[in-house]
Order: sequence, then structure tokens, then C-alpha cells
Amino acid sequence: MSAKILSGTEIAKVIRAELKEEIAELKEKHGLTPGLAVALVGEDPASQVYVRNKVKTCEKLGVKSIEERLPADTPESDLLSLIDRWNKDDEVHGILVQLPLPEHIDEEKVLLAIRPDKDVDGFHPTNVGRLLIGNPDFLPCTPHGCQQILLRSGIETEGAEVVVVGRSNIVGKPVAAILLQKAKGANATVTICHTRTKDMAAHTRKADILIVAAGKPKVITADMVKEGAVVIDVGVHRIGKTESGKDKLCGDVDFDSVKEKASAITPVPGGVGPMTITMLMMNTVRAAKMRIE
Ligand code: BQF
Repeated sequence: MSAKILSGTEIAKVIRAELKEEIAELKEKHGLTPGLAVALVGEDPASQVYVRNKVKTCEKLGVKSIEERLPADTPESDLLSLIDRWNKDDEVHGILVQLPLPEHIDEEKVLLAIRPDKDVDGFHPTNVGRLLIGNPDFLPCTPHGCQQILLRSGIETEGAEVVVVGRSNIVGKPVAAILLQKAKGANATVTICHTRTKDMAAHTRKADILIVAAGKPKVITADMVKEGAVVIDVGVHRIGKTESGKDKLCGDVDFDSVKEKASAITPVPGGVGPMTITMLMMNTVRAAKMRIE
């Protein structure tokens, strides 16, 4: 039996329709247009695609977007000044600095400069801390997207054995924190595996829900997955071009073999990726709403 395909594209469509209505209502009732400011430093091709994707989605939903492209050799102080200007701008509800940043810029310093109540990526230490305590304003977009896929596909997380592969600050650690929460759509028993884990497969084979954010193409193979497990693949890797000249993508999971063993699996593309963008829109709407209250 082949696994059910969990389409992030389809779930994202439903959520975006909900958001679009909410945004229209904000405009009618409060004269408020949510605004997102995005900074891109340098010319990394993947980052350019991601930023274009985010700005395009803003346009579709009626969110005002401001895009600032800075050269790769921009001094750190210039980026900090830009953030400071956006921090004070009432039309900017959300601020996003596209990662990764060039070597000479201190990422931690930049994330710390963003006002926590405009931090729609959820990377500011205040928001990281709030998540860990269980009182978050903004959930980080990719981890929140993973949770929403599970929730909206009717997959029970309560008491489930969740194994996360990867311990990054952007995905691994926060997705573990989210599913660990004492809350609906969470309450899981969570294990985090990483590069120093002794017997990775011994852990992954116990997972009812396996979330893979290893950052390496196709590292999870069928022998590492329990029969009937739910597999969420966070990886995005470019592996050449399609016939039409588009980037060909694959995930961290060997989809073709794992889909024969899992009960449900997210594809790449069209899985977690579209949900990430949608959760960014959700956070931007939330940031705008926080201004009314
Ligand atoms: C899809 C990202 C690594 C490092 C920095 C849709 C995206 C990707 C794939 C996307 C990502 C990955 C983003 C698909 C944003 C996800 O259809 O499968 C959307 O735009 N992403 C990012 O902003 O920074 C990254 C991955």
C-alpha cells in the first residue's frame, strides 16, 4: 500500500482563503492593511526565489509588502539602521530578514534588533523563550506549518511518539518545542536526533510521526521508518533542472521508497514549503491585529 500524500499546497490554499477574508475584514472594520517588510542581503539565487515567493503571496492576499534588496557587501550597521526604521514605521507590522546572511554580518545581532512584536519569523530570543514557556505570540513558520499539516490532516499527536531529525534553531528545536506543548495539536512524546546520535535508525523506527529536517538529501530511507508511520519532510534541495528549466527539488527523505512503508507522507515540492509561506502570512496578520488590541 502506498502512503497518503499530505499536500501542503492544498492545505495552504484553504488557510490562505481564510486569511484573505480576515485581511479584507481588517480593512473594512479597522482601515488596517497588514504590512510586511522583507530585507534580502546579497544575490543568493535560492534566497531570491524565496523572497519573490513571499512578496507574491502578500500581493495575492492583500498584504502590503516592502522589499529592500541590499548588496552582499552591505555593512551590518546599514542593515541594523533599516531594521530600526521599520521598527518605528506604523505601516510595517512584520519584519523579515531573509536568511542566511553574508559571513560578515552577525545573524544573532540582527535578529535581536527586530522588535519582538514585529518578529513574524519568530526568531527573536524573546519569542523563542515565549514558545518554550508555552505562551507564544509568533510561532516560527516552518515548524508551525508542520503542525498545521498534522492538525488539518486529522493526525493525532497527543501521546504520539514524535521523532525529529535535526536540531537547528529554525526547524528542529522549535518543531520539537511546539509538539511538546501542553496544547491541542501537541502533547507528543518528542525525541530529537542529530549528527551525534549513536543509532539514528533505532530512534526513527520507533516514530509514529517522523519529522525530518536534517538538511541532507534523501538521508531517510525505508529501512529507517516504521510501517504505517507519518513522515513530514522539511528538506528542500536543488538537484538539477526540469525539462521546462525550473529547479528540480528533493527532500531529506527518499520519497519513492519511504512512501511504500509510511501511511502518510509530505512530498517535495508541495509539502512543507508552501505551508512555511502561509504561516508567515498568518503571523503578519496576527502582528497587525496585535496593533488594534
Ligand atoms: C515547495 C528555506 C532553506 C534555507 C532558507 C514552496 C518554499 C520552498 C519549497 C519556500 C526555505 C524553504 C524558505 C516550496 C522558504 C521554504 O513547493 O515545495 C516554498 O519558499 N521556502 C526560506 O525562506 O528560506 C530558506 C530553506
